[in-house]
Amino acid sequence: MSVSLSGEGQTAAHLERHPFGKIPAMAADGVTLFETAAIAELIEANHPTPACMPSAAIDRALMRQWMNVIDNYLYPDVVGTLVWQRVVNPKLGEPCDEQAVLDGLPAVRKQFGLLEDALAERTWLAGDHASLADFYLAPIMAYVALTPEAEALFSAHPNVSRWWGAMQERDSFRKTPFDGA
Ligand SMILES: N[C@@H](CCC(=O)N[C@@H](CS)C(=O)NCC(=O)O)C(=O)O
Repeated sequence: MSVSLSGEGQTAAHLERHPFGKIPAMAADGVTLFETAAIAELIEANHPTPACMPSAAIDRALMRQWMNVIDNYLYPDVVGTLVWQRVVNPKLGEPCDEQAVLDGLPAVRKQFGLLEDALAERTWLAGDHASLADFYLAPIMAYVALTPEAEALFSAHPNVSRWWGAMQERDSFRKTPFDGA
């Protein structure tokens, strides 16, 4: 189901599916489910191969840590400022607030710095394989990549850049429709 950013999420029909009017939401086995983590865990349980959750407890904890970081800190810092101004506003026909971009950049750089450190000695955020944590980050990065600030961010953070390259090489990533352009 697709809900645009133009207020469709606040319709009565969608509020039935998602009480906060956000995406994603889905119906499964007669239950309405919202929140990406919950939906991803259900899909993973129903389609366990290839595994998108590490089996080692420490890697699974790291995966959860990064999913929470992305939800609670990275998403607001990166999407709420840079992506919103540079990508979402133009789509809505609104001007980009250049000052908001400038004001938001220190927080964006902080988030990239955290990822840079986390990816210093590993290809993926948790364990030896890409996990839900990486798949959480991928669409955010796809939007960041559309901004004029992306080039400087990637060159200042080579580990993040390498991670982004590896993500883009994945078959599943290539096959995922993206309407950002
Ligand atoms: N924590 C929620 C975040 C949901 C969320 O903010 N979704 C955004 C899209 S990524 C949305 O629906 N934005 C539209 C809006 O706020 O109107 C989750 O992971 O499902």
